[in-house]
Amino acid sequence: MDRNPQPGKAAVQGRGVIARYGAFLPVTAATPVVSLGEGNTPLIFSPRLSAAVGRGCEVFVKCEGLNPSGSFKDRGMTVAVSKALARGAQALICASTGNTSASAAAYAARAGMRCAVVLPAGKIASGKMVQAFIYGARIVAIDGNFDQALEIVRALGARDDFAIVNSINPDRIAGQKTAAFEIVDELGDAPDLHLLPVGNAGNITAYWAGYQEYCAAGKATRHPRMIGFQAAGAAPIYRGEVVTKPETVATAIRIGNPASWAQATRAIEESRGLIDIVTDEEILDAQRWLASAEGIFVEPASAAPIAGLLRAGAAGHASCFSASSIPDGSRIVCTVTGHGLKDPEVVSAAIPPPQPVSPNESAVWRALENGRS
Ligand code: AN7
Repeated sequence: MDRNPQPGKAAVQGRGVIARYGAFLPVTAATPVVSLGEGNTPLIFSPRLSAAVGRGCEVFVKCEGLNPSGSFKDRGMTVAVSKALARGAQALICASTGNTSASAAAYAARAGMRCAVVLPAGKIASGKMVQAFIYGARIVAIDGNFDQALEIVRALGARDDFAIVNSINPDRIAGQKTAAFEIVDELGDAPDLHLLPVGNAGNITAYWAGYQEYCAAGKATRHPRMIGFQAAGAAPIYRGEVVTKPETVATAIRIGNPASWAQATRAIEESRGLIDIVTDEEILDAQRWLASAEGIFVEPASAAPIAGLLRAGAAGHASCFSASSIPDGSRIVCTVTGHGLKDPEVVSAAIPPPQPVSPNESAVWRALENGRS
């Protein structure tokens, strides 16, 4: 385990967000750093997405699925778990739609701590379930949704020596700010628009805090408008009311009563941004489009901002986030939050059943020719 040294820039890239951005985080030189090398994720220029938006806009995709446990949660988890360890906590606990539990379980393993995860039964993508299991977490499934799981975790956290590592823990939000820092460091300034999916609304809160802090520190001259996307069947912030039975194919954002609702509203207002919705069909279409057109495979929740951007790029659609929200020549960053392999089922269902041919060159050639027609 690291003692959080402060070496030169080259030495800290790839060694985790505390090593790189410790000066902006609630840690000291004495904090025991629990890291799996999170952060420093690719910010990929996307020519076809840029063309789909048109009018000289440039679109970049921040690929958070390339974090150690496959989602953006690792940025906050390194800070939350390091600080829990410093306080002497023996065990972590979280409610989750899947990614928080995968990340918490991984960092608990790294720290030598126990981890309990409370999950909505039957609504966790298989890859995320596999992660919680293999990292050694204690898994409890409830006959209820994420919002109910979080209520239970809040109560259990008050009772025992559990450290809650949901985004109601401010150390999580602090760590997740580092994604905004990386974007500014790489682009030279903040983008014009920042699009991302919204579930419990911790991440939009974190990015907004990160952009503001970087402005205050003189590292950026401006901030982006924050544009959040919820799934149409789980859109409490967009609709302005709690959704008691949230439903969406994007199980990561199947949340009806976001913990950081007020902070997200503030981020949207202060940045002159907005919140919009996308349908499950738009999400799945965008997921497939991003994979086949740009080579970037993300989980359904992560495709929500891509869906919103593609719809805005296609002229004439009357929606909240539309072409008129995007000035000519805008620089746009979309955060894609989780890796596509987290949720293979959602894609497997669309794969045609295999029809094997004879194992020889001409049969395979014929099959390829047929496929082409
Ligand atoms: C891939 O894992 O809430 O708005 O319990 O996994 O910060 O909640 C996951 C959320 C977007 C939404 N994309 O972020 C959990 C959990 C992916 C996610 C979100 C989640 P927030």
